[in-house]
Order: sequence, then structure tokens, then C-alpha cells
Amino acid sequence: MGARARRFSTSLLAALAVASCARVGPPAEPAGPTERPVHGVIPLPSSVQLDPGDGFTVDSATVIFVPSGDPEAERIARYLSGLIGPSPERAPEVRVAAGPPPPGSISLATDLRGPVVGEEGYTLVVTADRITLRAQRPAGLFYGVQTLRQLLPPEVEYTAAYPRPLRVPAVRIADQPRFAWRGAMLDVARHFAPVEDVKRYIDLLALHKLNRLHLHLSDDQGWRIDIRSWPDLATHGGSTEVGGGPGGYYTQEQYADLVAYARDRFIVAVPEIDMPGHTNAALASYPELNCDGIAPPLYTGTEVGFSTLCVHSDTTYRFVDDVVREISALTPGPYFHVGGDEVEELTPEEYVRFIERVQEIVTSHGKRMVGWDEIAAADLTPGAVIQLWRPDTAHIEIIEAARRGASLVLSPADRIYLDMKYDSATVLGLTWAGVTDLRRAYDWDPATFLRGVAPSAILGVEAPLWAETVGNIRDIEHMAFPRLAAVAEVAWSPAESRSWSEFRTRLGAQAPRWSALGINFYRSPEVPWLPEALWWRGGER
Ligand code: IFG
Repeated sequence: MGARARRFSTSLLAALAVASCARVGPPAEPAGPTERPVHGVIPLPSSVQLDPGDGFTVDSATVIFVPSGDPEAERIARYLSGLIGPSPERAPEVRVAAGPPPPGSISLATDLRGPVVGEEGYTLVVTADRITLRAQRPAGLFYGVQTLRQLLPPEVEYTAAYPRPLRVPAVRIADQPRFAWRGAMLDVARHFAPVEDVKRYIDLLALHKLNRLHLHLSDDQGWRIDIRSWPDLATHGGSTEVGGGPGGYYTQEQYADLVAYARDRFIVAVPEIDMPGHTNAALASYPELNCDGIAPPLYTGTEVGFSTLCVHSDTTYRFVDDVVREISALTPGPYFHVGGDEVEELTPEEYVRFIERVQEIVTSHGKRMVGWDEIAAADLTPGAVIQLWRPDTAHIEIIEAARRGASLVLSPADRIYLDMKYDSATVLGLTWAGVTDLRRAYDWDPATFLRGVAPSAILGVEAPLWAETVGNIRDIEHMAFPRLAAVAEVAWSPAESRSWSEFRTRLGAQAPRWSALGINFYRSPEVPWLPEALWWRGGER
């Protein structure tokens, strides 16, 4: 029997083994450590059908075809090629197809018609002789590539591996997301994160089909983006961080680079300048922003609520207008986040008046205002977005604001704040909202989280990672994974097809891939992690 034929028979047995356990149905708790899932795709696609036939083998002869006149399909095909073979001599060739792609090829096209998959959906069909990925729009192709990536064996992620045939199981997938807003927030104010770490985080968001990156750019401990008209904000306000470290800030070029890097991966950047509270770094940079005209010292602690802009001074609104104008000009996305959380130094009336004035400024610069849920007390324009975070409030104002036309993004702190400890033994993180294990991050439904809110008012979910105790990319990865993968599934997959017992097994299959990617993930005892090829752990990036 020829090598290729032997390979097929092996993959046929593997496919049958995998397909057979599909008939068993979701495994009963607790799944044994060696239980293999039907497939390892996270988030779970809308519909997955494993075919018993042979899968496809990607090898050095494989070519990726795209139709002529579709530059986005070609760009995404090159991205896929780079994922498969990290270096040019091993990456599959990308070719513009004159006619129908030949057998033995991968093809990408945005020629899918019909409402079935929408802006971000796709169909992916893998047979023995071809892989066909189709979508209506480039975003759908990109998400289909992420699914194909997760159907390729984990070694595809390990950049130093030798060229080898890569088997993909025979499947038919039709997929599209449940929610439009599938987000993660990174707090770069408490501890500064350099550009390369933010890009790493963006790559990990893209792997899980997340499409919003909310950057918390300012707080009491740091101002992280250069504002040309107020230069001391970055040079002075960005010169330290929690614990007294060197801090840092993004030049406008670096911020624009991050926004473009995210956009190339269909992730919309949402910049946040937190105000009127959480503003000590700005107040320390300009005396005129303080009501008493005295600039306070820089702050490197972790208390909250003690700072506020001087809401009665015109200088403050000139400052806000300059900041919103400069950042909006660098941000193609439609959103500007004004923070609005934890203000203890103003009366409710002063706070509401400030939020309403800032809302006018944000709107004048062509953006939709986003704010933490305290903004629900203000008179919001219909396009405003309220980010629910406080687990213990009655949410009455939020429900009322939604009834009046505001939209909601759900970030309940007692479920998906990634800076909450996993359990009492977790070294990093906080516990003010409780400890949140993986199941708590997964086992809830955004559509029924708030009574009295129309499902159409809920844009989606977002997982914030606050950085009081998180100081580098290893810490970020440890607190974010695996819970961010759970959030990605809550945001993307149909509620009726989600189950904790099946998810935990499918998640366990990520261990070899996440290890090959060098992700410093928390090996939660809730998950039957598949064995990792230990020589991969910590693989270079
Ligand atoms: N709440 C504060 C954050 C941060 C967080 C830590 C919000 C909206 C607690 N505000 O969450 O600045 O300190 O978990």
C-alpha cells in the first residue's frame, strides 16, 4: 500500500473514530482526561457536520486559489498561507483562479449569496480532494480561516516545525455569529502594555473570532496616548504606573499602527478616555484642569473614586474636545468610550450634566458614545452604548435607558471580568466581584441576563482585563485564557447548542495548540486538558 494510501486509511480510521464519538452525544460529567471531542473548534460553529469520508491533506503541492478582482480574498488567502507555512518556501502558493479551482486545492471566494450567513458568516466544506471556503464578505472569509486553522493539527501553530503533511477532517460547516459585539478590553493604564504585547493579544482575539478591542487608554495611574495639543498628558501623565514602574505611552503613529493591525483582523478598536473620574494622570499634568488650579502628584496606588475633572470650567471642555478630536481622527471605528465610572467627587446632577456635554462633543466628532453603566442616569442619544459592569445594582436605569433607545454591551464583573481570580489560590487578580472559574464565565446567556430588555438592545458581550495586578503579556495570557475562549463562545455560538459539559471537553483539545502558540494559559482543573507535547510548551513566537 502506497504511503499516500496508508495516510488516507489512517486518517479514515481517525475520522471514523472522531465521528463515532459524535453519536455518543455530550459526555457525562466528569469527562475522562483522554476523552477526545468531536472537533476542537472554539467558538462552536452554528452547524458542523463531520463526514465519514477521507479528509484533506495539505502538503507542499497544495495551492490556495482566489477569484480575480477580489483583493481582500487574496489578502486573507495570504494570511492563511502564512498560518500554514510560516516561511515562504513552505507556505502554500496563492494563485488567482481563471476557472473553477482544480482538485487538491483550497479555494476562498466571497461569492456566497443569500441571507444565510450575513456579514461575518461563511461556509466551509472539506472533502478528500478540496477545501472550499465561501462567504458574502471578507470578514466571513477571515472567520472561516480561523475555523480551518483550528481543524488543522496543532503542530501548524509551531513555527519551527519541519514541513509535513497536515490532515484536515472531512466536514461541512455553515457558521455565523449570534452577537455583533464580541469584545475584549485591555487596561493599558494601570500597567502599560507595549505595542508588541497588544498585537499579540489582538492575534489571540482573532483566533477566537472576537471583533472589538476596547483600549482603556487613561486612568489615575497613567495617560497612554500622545495628544499633540496637550503634550504633558503623555510625557508627564504617562511617566509612571501602578507600583511606580516606568509606564509609557503610544505615539500617535503607534496607536494608528495598533488600530490598523486590529482592523486587518476585522477587529474594531474602541478607544476609552475615562472621565470625569479616574483622571489623576491628566490632573497631575495640567494645573488648569483642577478646580483649585493645583496639579496633584502622580499616583501609583490602586484606590479608585478620588479624582474628577473640574466640570464647571470651560477649560475642561476645551480639553475634552481636543482629546476626543485627536483620537477620533486616528480611529476609523464608530465608537468613542468616555468611561464615566466610579465618580465620588461630584453630585449626581453635576455628573449627568458632564456626561451630556461630553456626549455632544463625541457626537460632534462623528462617533457614538460608549460608557460604563453609570452613564444610564444621563439623557442619552439613541445611538449611545451602555457597558453594563456592576453586578450588584438593580440595573433599573440601564433597562429604562435601553427602553429609550440605548444599546447595551454586557460585561458583568462577577462573570467575565478577567482580572477576577479563578479561585482563592490564584496569585494575580482581585476578588471584589468574587472569584470566577471557567464555568461561571461560560454558563450564562446574555439574552436573558436582564429582564425587561429587548434582545435587539443587546449588542453583545465584552471581557475586560483590568491591570492593577497584571504587569506583562504572560500575566495577561494567564488571566485571559481559558476564560476569554468561553466568552468568545458565549458571544458567537447559538445558545441552544452550548453546553458546559461538551465545551469543557472541546476546550481540553486546545491544550496542544495553545501550548504550541506559547500561550501562558491557566490549566484549570475544570477542564480535561489533552496532553501537551511538552517540547512545544513555551514555543517561541
Ligand atoms: N472597577 C473599575 C476599574 C478597575 C476594576 C478592577 C470599572 C468600570 C474595578 N471600574 O470596572 O477601573 O479598578 O476590577
